[in-house]
Amino acid sequence: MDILKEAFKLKFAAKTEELKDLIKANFNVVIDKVKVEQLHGGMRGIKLMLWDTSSLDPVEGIRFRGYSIPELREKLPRINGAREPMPEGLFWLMLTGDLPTEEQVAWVSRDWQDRSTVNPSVFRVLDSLENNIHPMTQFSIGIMAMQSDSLFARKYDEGMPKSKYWEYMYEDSVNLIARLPRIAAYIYRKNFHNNQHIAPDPNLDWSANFGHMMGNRQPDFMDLMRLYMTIHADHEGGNASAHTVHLIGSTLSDAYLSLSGGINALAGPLHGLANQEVMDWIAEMVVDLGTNRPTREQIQDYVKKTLSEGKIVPGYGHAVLRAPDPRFLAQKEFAQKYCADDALVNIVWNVFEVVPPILEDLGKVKNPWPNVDAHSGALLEHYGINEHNFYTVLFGVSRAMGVLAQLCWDRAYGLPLERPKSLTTEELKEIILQAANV
Ligand code: CMX
Repeated sequence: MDILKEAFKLKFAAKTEELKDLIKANFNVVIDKVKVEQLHGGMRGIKLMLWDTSSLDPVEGIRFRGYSIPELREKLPRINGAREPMPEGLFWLMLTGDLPTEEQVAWVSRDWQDRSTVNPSVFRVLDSLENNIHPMTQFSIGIMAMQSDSLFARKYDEGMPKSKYWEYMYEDSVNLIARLPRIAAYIYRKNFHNNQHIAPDPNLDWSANFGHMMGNRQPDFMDLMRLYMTIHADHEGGNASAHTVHLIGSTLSDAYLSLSGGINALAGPLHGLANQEVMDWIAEMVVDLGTNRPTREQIQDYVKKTLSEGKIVPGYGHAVLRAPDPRFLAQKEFAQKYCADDALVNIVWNVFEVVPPILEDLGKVKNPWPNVDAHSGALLEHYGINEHNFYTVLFGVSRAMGVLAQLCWDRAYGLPLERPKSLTTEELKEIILQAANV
């Protein structure tokens, strides 16, 4: 029996009715009014979608089903000697709203192992790709190459009723999550380790096995992988990758098509690719300054030089957050424990001291603080993963958990096709004119 599927079914059966009644009784309640500034400014802050798996407070940061990152680090059960929270437990929490027991986490871990076999044809597709194709593009293609496994698409073709959507979305989502580390590690070893692939180890949990397939079995690195996979998993629904998955899914595209689209959104430098950009920027700074132990004054000058060239400082700023990102702080805490002397890690910490006042002085940056991407690369590099253009793939493997858990809820709730209204510039002018005449 699939105990997670059963737990999910029990939860959404009650919740779906509750939501239906809530909407029916309040369909006319106005939530928000849209300003012209928001229409033109990337729709910031407009409340227009349901997203249950996590919620983002500008100052406090992310909460997964109500739990902050420090709370997750304390409360999520661990197995296999883990010292950091396990993504298997986070997925249970995001899908059901309940903290799992240790037995339930162990069950998910085994279930993902059982589902992790990738069709050899997918590896043939990946083998056909030149190594100069960005790893994120290869990752997206790898996900698309698995799409023929979609049970949702097959069942839809066979005439599945609406009441069954949740079930096959769940099956596709869990199969995908189970297989993503294999695909990602395959891309990593193909591109950077001369096609020397490492077979999965069925005795390891999801994150540790991912690290092992990339080529590192150090216990501290396994814990970093567990932490990394946990903190990147979800950031409510409005961010570009999450919203893309939700939008594509609303057309009843399956989980593979939806996730691949989300991965393409994550591949942009203003979103997930920032973790690559941060490390490229630091590497250039080290070369430019001729030292890997630059002083804060040297870093200050380099930041000013970056800005004077009309570039952004990667890893800083956020569309919602207005304080240091707790995902950054969790990684800093990890680094303080395991690699406090690492030169790159120290650069990251000094950049954290130097950048916020400089960005604040610009007078236009709404959030001068670091986001998740400011720290992750330095930790990976410490453990020998020094191929910067692979970092966003790791982000993508983790992000799949949140967006797919929510996609299961989208289909369980029976959410409709997403189709907001756009305006032409002429129509906008007309609305503004009318408002001025009132
Ligand atoms: N360096 C320099 N300028 C920055 C900046 C930064 N880190 N962050 C914001 N600004 C600038 C913006 O470019 C904008 O300038 P213009 O008015 O000249 O166009 C101005 O400050 C106002 O922007 P904002 O309202 O503060 O920020 P936005 O909500 O528009 O954008 C973000 C948010 C993340 C795209 C932006 O802060 C940025 O580009 N940061 C660097 C890239 C990055 O780290 N992205 C990762 C985000 C986390 C993730 O998704 O993974």
